[in-house]
Amino acid sequence: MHDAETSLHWIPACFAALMLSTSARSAPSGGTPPEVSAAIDDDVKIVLVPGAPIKGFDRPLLAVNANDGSGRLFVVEQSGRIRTVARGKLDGAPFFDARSLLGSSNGEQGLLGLAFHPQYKANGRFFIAYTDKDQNDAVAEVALPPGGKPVVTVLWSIKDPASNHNGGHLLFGPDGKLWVGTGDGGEANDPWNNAQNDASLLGKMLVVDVDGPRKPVVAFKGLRNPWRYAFDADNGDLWIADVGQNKWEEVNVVVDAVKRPGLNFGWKNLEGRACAAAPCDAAGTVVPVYVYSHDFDAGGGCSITGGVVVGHRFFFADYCTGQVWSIRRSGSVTKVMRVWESGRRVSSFGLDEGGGMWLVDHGGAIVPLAIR
Ligand SMILES: [Ca+2]
Repeated sequence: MHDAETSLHWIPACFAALMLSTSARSAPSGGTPPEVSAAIDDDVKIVLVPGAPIKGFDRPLLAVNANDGSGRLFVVEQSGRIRTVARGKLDGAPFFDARSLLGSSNGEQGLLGLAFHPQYKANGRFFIAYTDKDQNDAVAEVALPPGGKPVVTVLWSIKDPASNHNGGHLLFGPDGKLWVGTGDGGEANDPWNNAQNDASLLGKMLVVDVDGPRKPVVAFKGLRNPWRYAFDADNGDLWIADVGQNKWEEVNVVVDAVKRPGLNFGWKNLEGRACAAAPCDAAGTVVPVYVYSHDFDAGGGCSITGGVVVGHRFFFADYCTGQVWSIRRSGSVTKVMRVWESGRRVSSFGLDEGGGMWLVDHGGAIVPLAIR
């Protein structure tokens, strides 16, 4: 799966990893003043209080609801099945089985994303992201006719040169379109320069009209491996957690994102706010509002995991340390705080139909979280 350098002995089956050779670094030579400034400590304190976990999943990567009135939470297993939880109980029969579509589901590959059509209750349509038998990054639509068998239509499959950095988060935006984050293709330091290449669909945020041409259109570039992002439904802010290489993990916020096509998040030239590859001019790129390092002694981590927005707060975590933070925009500044030491291998967060927050533990559980 990963090239040898990406293996870290303290991260079992590290689908997140990223590490690699260090290179000389220096500060970016320039920069556009960010629309939203870097995070300062939050002055409104909260904590997360976990409830009883629900166990029995095979490497879960996501939990979402269908907004269909059923109260179900749909949990994506990396190995390819979608399981449902209702009234605190894991259902026996899977909701959908994508295993026949997948190649490997080891490392960072497998079933990665799920989003329900905004009118799912009426039309039975949902979308999945996965790595296929040729290692490509695929998105498929699934139609579930009442009482019938699911009909799978592959919408596209992006040729992917390496097993890591496969993006795969799917999310309907306030524009009613499907937002699809892709990884840079993989290996380390984006050797093909995909993220900055306008002709490549890798290292991008794609936007797709699933009720129209169903063709991906590039909205943003310069992403490395956006591992979960979320809209603030109230104001249209888009929060993106982008996994770093070997030094910096980053959080970005785009104010009213549907109106901001063409943004560049800087990878592979910038990792966080640091120079990663020449030219390192940050002019014209989105500067992260929050970064944390890979220095564990300084409270750092290894790989960022986003994220859901609750009460204007974007919650994110580190995969290796289990630390959970909240970050929020307050006018032109952002405010951050650490809210929980979960002790879990956090692969994602999710929201149930009632707006309740869940943490997804790659080790096999989902955990309900209350905000106090
Ligand atoms: Ca890849």
